[in-house]
Amino acid sequence: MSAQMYESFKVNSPNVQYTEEHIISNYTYQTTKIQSVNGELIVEPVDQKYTFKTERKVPKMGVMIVGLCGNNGTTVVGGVIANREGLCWNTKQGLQTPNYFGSVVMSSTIRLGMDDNGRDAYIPLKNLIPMVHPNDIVFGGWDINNSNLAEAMQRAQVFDYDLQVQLIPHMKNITPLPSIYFPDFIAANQKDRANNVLTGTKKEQMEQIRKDIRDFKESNKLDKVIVMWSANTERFSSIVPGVNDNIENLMAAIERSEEEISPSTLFAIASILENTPYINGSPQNTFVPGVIELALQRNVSIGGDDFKTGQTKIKSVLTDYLVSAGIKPVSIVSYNHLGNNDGKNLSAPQQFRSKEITKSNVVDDMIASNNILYKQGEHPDHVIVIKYVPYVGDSKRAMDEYTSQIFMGGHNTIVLHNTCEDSLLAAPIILDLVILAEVANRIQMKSENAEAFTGFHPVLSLLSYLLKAPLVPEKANVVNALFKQRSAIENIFKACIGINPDNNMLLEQRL
Ligand code: NAI
Ligand code: DG6
Repeated sequence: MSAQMYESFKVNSPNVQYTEEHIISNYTYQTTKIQSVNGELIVEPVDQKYTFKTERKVPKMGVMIVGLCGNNGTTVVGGVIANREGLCWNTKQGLQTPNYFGSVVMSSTIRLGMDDNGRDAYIPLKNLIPMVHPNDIVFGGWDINNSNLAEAMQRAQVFDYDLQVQLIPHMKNITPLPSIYFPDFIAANQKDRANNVLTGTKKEQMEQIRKDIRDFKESNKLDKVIVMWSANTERFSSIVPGVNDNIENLMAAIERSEEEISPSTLFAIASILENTPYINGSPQNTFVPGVIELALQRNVSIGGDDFKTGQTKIKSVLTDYLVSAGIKPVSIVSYNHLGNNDGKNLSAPQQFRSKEITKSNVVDDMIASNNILYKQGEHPDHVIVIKYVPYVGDSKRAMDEYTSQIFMGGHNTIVLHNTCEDSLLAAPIILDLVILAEVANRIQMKSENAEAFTGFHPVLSLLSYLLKAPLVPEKANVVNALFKQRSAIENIFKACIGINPDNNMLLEQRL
């Protein structure tokens, strides 16, 4: 056997200390500095000493979902209940047990090294450092539709019938809080759903959301809350000088109930003001400059944009493979059709445009990395099509064609057809986002010359693996390539316990 699974481990190193409250690790971060001196490239290996300090106590965490009664909201809550309660259900293939497949935290493993027998030793990613277990998360949230979660879960038509029946008693008493609804931001075809909405000025509505967060935290005796937007895709907001271009203007614009302030922007501001991390699972530009400034000023984590589930995830693997293999993708064409409410909302041009934007930028870093294949500014043709086909419901179809130039003017065309319940892909990603955002808030670091420990930058780029258009700190590079994104998570967590990144050199077995 070439691999062995382990559940737990103890780090034996003079550089790592487990105290009652923290894991403290002294770590050497190895990078390479590049400088151009008189036209010559000087490459210098650099060792930088860091101390990582990770709080060991896992908090009692609540997650408030905006769009709780949607397909994603009901699937994530129902999925967690099924896991927590151990609900098993009959399908035509037999009895199905609940699981967390599709969650990188819960269902993926990482290689620690090689054991005495020359086998690769793997442990679950979730056991690397202390993390919240999804079964322990308390869920709540808002929806513009007043269905209770049992009705909403049945309407979504995602779970098998037998599981739906078992979930009803657990979900029927969960109801959404009234939400902010400005019809101009989502498709007109959503109007019939809006029967659970707040009224009043924009400021009053935002203050109500702040109160909801405080009440939820208090009534459930929670240590931490995270707010997650999984509501309909909004149109992009225009960035208007004097309205949303900085904090002062944005706050003043809310007081005036300025048109261009979207519901999602109000949710983000309310969360930040309540010291509550906010994650945007949809494509729209919730994080207008004033919101980002506010997050920086208050040091509250924000993450976005748009869950990366199926087609885009494959794109960020396949393009990376092609370009790093010296093959030149010249045309990427991606079709989707789906029949759920998300598809209905996206059938409106402005909402489709938001999704088109986040789906389009996902290959840029890979293309820019290879100037043997691509001249400066050259880019493959990249087309995104989404159509609403009610009959297929949540079972999204994604068809992709990649045409590449290969050796000596040849062409290679790869065609993919992917059929999958969209919400069963998204729900575990929602869990990963909140679990990773929470743990990131318990990690602090300090370089050897720094006076004090600091946490991650409030723009939490560590979440990039799960998002189509990763929001990164100003001046930071956007990374879209999936395995680079995953390595960042794995290696930062390894640094927290003082172990080296997996370099795949395998010298032990090559000499
Ligand atoms: P859905 O349409 O089933 O659910 C959205 C829910 O949000 C609805 O219940 C609606 O009533 C509610 N809503 C709309 N505006 C609201 C507001 N202002 N406040 C509170 N609730 C509001 O959509 P689904 O499938 O759950 O997707 C949710 C979002 O996630 C969409 O924006 C979608 O584009 C995005 N997404 C979904 C992915 C997937 O694989 N399912 C992947 C990537 C992104
Ligand atoms: C149609 O594209 C519906 C969308 O909400 C997508 O399902 C969602 O954005 C997931 O996209 P992808 O590219 O990650 O599969």
